[in-house]
Amino acid sequence: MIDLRSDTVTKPSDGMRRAMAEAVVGDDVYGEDPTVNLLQERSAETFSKEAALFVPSGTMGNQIAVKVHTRPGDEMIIEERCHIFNYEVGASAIIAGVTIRPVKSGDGSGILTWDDVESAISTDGIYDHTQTGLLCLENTLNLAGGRVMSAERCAELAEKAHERGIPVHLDGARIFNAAVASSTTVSELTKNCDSVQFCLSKGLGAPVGSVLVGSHEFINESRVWRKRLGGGMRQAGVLAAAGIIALDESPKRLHEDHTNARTLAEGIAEIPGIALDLRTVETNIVIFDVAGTGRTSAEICSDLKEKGILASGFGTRIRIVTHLDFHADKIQTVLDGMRVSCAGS
Ligand code: TLP
Repeated sequence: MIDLRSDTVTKPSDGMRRAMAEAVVGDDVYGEDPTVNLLQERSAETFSKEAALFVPSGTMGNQIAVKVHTRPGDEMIIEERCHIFNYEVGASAIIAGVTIRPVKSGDGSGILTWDDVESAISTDGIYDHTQTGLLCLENTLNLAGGRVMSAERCAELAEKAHERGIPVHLDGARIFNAAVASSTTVSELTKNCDSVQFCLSKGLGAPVGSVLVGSHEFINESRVWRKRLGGGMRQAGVLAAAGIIALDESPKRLHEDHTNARTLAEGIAEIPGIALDLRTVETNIVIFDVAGTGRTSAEICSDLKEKGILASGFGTRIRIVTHLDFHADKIQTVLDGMRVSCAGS
């Protein structure tokens, strides 16, 4: 199978498996796993933040951040396509007790401006409004086709949010893709953010895990919430060992995924009935609309599957994601399969 459903599908490399087998471990709930501690130190250093915490998933990292930054009854501002709002099964309402104010970006790109955010802020009401307690950003923005928010835009939004007393959390599940695409560092891209969650198990290719970075105070509190949520993992160094390799080695090859995504996108855009805005393809995600083919995304994905190609369909759209285990020599097979499946023959 050529699996393009997500970059979460990669299998750990031989090097990762060896490092996992040989990892020096301890009980991480006591803070005594040297490999977890090393991953956390490296992560904090890479993002120029004070501290870091290894968590089982991106969802847990995001939800801990939402909980620690807010009080029950607060409102959180978020771009309407963000993962925290759409794909975390209502967790913020249950865990943090916050309501969500989804915001559309004025230009439709998904990349918010301060005007978009400011018009959604509510800080002065007691009786009619909820209090804005948090601004959540996402970079790259998955549902917008992996688009990148520039370091300047992110720093500006965070600085202005801070002036209004609002903390900022960044869901950086694919922040290394953003850094590679914009030729900058993850530390620059997340400069003024109070916390960042990044995934080891997406483009970076580790089998499990995410890391939350922020101030000492934020991470200390996050550790308590990780335990409450059942995320205290004992000899987690076997997982962190793969994470360290992912962090050290994978960012330098992400440009290959971006090139493959672009080549796929250019080919798919030529298929009759497909609507694909090539400007949205900045990293490893390609999203396109199939309504014009006269076939549903489910029909197309099912035909593709019969040809050994897996893609995700939702509504009238299909998403494909390139990754470590997808190689350029398969591009033609995917494009041929896509052409036939979209034509329904
Ligand atoms: N995204 C998955 C699906 O849940 C949609 C994917 O295949 O893309 N933030 C962002 C931006 C994400 O894309 C994801 C996962 C997460 C957070 C959650 O990470 P996990 O799956 O580790 O909880």
